Amino acid sequence: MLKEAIYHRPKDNFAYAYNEKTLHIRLRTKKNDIETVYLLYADPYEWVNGVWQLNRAPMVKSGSDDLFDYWFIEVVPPYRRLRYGFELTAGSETIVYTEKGFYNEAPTDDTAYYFCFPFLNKIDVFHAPEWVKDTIWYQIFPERFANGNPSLNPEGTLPWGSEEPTPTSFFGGDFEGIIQHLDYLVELGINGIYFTPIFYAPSNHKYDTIDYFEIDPHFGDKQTFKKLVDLCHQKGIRVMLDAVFNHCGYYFAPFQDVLKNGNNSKYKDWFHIHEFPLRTVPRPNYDTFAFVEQMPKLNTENPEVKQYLLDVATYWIREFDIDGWRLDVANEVDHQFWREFRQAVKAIKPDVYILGEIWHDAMPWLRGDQFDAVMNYPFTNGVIRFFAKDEIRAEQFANIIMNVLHSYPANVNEVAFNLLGSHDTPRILTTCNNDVRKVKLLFLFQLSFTGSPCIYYGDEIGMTGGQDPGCRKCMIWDESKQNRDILEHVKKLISLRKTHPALGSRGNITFIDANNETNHLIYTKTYKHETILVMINNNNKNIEVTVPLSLKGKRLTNLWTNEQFAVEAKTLRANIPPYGFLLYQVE
Ligand code: ARE
Repeated sequence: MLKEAIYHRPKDNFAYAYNEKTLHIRLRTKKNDIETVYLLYADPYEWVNGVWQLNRAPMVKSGSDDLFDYWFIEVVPPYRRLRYGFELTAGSETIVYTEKGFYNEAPTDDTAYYFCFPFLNKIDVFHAPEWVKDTIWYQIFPERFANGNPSLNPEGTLPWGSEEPTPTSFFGGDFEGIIQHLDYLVELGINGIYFTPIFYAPSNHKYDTIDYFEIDPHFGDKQTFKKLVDLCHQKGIRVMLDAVFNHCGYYFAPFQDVLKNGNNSKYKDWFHIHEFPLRTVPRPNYDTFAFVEQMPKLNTENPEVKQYLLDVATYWIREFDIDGWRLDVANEVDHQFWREFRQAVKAIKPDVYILGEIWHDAMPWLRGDQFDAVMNYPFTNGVIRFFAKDEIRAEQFANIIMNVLHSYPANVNEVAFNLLGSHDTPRILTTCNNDVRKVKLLFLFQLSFTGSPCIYYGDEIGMTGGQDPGCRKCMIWDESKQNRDILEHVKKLISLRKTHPALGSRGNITFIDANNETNHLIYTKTYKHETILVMINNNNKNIEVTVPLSLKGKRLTNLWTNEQFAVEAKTLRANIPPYGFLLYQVE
């Protein structure tokens, strides 16, 4: 038994309140090292005749990654308090793991040995909006989706799609254009739109805000935006905006005031200024996003700045009824700001979705007091490495996915924002070297995974493009130039996800097989009484797979073709074409 690998920590992804009554407890051990784990647990005050009433219940292995196994159990403590430890067995060896270390036997004379979940307080339970679990997002970069009102075109606007985008080009995309194409989105089946910034700003991406209370005039005005939100709502589509609160733009009035008045500016503490006068070369002498002089970092610890930004956040909810905020560069803003942000926005719209842009492990923001979710780039990296780039084989992929799932509480995973790419990454078809079959597998995995998937505009019709700005080309509306094959595939997956809850966010994923030789994956998604079996051949050869599950007597429905059959043999064998897949409902 490798004791050094054994790990647990309460009030983290290892022990958390799943809901107002239920605790989830997880334990990590070295991979393939431990045979059984029991949770030893009790209420700390439950003594009968001087004996502490310790219970014992088996934990199940919920998954493994490269190095570790993870064990899981759900507990409903009657008095919402818990002291607990773990009894681990391998061969003839059994040890007990507690907060104070390892023992040969469970100490019962003092509860102080044990791990402590002191009390399940309702207000501390991580609670994200329920609707997010049923949402399929679509990300729009407004300058590039559709030009519906050429009279708003900025100077020098290029004809739609006439050129490769550059960091400074404009093509005239606007709200009117989006309104004209809402039915396309309804038909696709999405029910949430994430807009990259729409406030007044000089660049084409608008991450350099001049005025947080104004719509960029090239996109439209407040009236058109209101119309857009209302139409979306009528069509069952939620709307999420981008909050760029880490920094403002160079032409934001308070920053201009500092440039002009230096040390005498009443806004000098709105920023992080190293010395006066301000300069931008060789590097800005004020804090910025990256080293971008156009993006001075805001001092969110300053009460005036905080109030200003909270007013912005509540204004767009109150006046326009938006449903979510995506927080730009969220991990560089102080935690205290985000705590107050959450309180302010949830006070006026309790089911607003707060999505942080964090590319790394984000547990400190996901404990219930700050964000509802983060952009799940660890998921993105895993699927890209396996399906698009062939950098890893099936087993390592399954390990990465299990690692991603065990990095956060289950209720956090259910609302995670799972993307294949964004305006900050190359497009998936390009990353797949233009292999449409691989793109289809990526969509299959994403749209059958736990969490809330997001489609980057144009990926569903096979648009191409490298790193920013290449990934920000104009949406292609000429149907003869769209890849209708990918589009039909995505539509079908979305509609299946909607009709089969097991495929959706609440479905629990279990890898049944991840084979490095044939590079195939077999997994189930289960929810309540429904089980769906997914088989994927991530290989350029035809393969025959044997499903290592006993399905004898079960009725299988191929969800792609609607063919049904009963499994008569003890094991099920299936042929899967190169980069093909099978999707069965098991009854
Ligand atoms: C421009 C150039 C880029 C250049 C960048 C920095 O086009 O090629 O890398 O400047 O000098 C917006 C625009 C960009 C523009 C940028 C600066 O959309 O086109 O880029 O402003 O003018 C990190 C951050 C993450 C950030 C990404 C871009 O952690 O927050 O970098 N993403 C947001 C938005 C962007 C936006 C900004 C921030 C600024 O989504 O669109 O850029 O408001 C690793 C790291 C991550 C890193 C990621 C990507 O995985 O771990 O931390 O993200 O790579 O680089």
